[in-house]
Amino acid sequence: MPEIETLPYALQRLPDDTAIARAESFSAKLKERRTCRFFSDAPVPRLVIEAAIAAAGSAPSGANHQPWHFAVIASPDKKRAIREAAEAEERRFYGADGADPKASGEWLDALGPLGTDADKPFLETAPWLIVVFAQRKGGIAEDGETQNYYVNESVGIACGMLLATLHEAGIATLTHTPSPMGFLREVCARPDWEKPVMIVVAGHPASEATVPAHALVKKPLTQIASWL
Ligand code: IYR
Repeated sequence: MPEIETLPYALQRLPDDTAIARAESFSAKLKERRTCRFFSDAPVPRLVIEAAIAAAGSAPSGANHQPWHFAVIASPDKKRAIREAAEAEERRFYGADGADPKASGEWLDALGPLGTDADKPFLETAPWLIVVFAQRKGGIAEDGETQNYYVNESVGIACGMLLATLHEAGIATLTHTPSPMGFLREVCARPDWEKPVMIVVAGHPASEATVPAHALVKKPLTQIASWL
């Protein structure tokens, strides 16, 4: 291997039974996470959001270029702007504007059991919106010139770590993806080489919050894994 500066790989080795217990307990905890569509306006400390973004920022990435940016919105004006633009797109998506829906019938049928519609009040109610941007270019210097690699994969992993950390802190989340979502670049004042990927809505669930029963149906391990 080429000569590079290295540091010791520091990871405490656990006995197998401890490893199994820890994996099972972490898995059970993560399996409790539910997407929330009914948020209260109860505050969440900024330090929770900072820690979750720091965790996301430690994700593995192509060439370690860390091709992500997290625009954190607490301003009521920005939240309103995002809600208005997102709902305008969603009305077109669902056909709630009186025109033919942009979504196919098959897509709308697939969403049926989730009970979603064009109204997104949570974009104003929840205390935090974290708008995740993927940097198509930028390298570590974020110069907008250098190529980045495996951007979608890297940002996807980072988002997973963000959601997991927020869940560990007892914070409810929703990954919201209005389509198209180019308006987020303007609202968040991000450069044109960045692509908005999703809005992570974070807060406490409303006292009357429910989840669709359909969301609890998860494929069993036997269906999602093969052992060769
Ligand atoms: N963005 C729309 C539609 C939507 C699409 C998928 I795929 C979902 O899993 C959920 C919703 C909305 O937020 O309603």
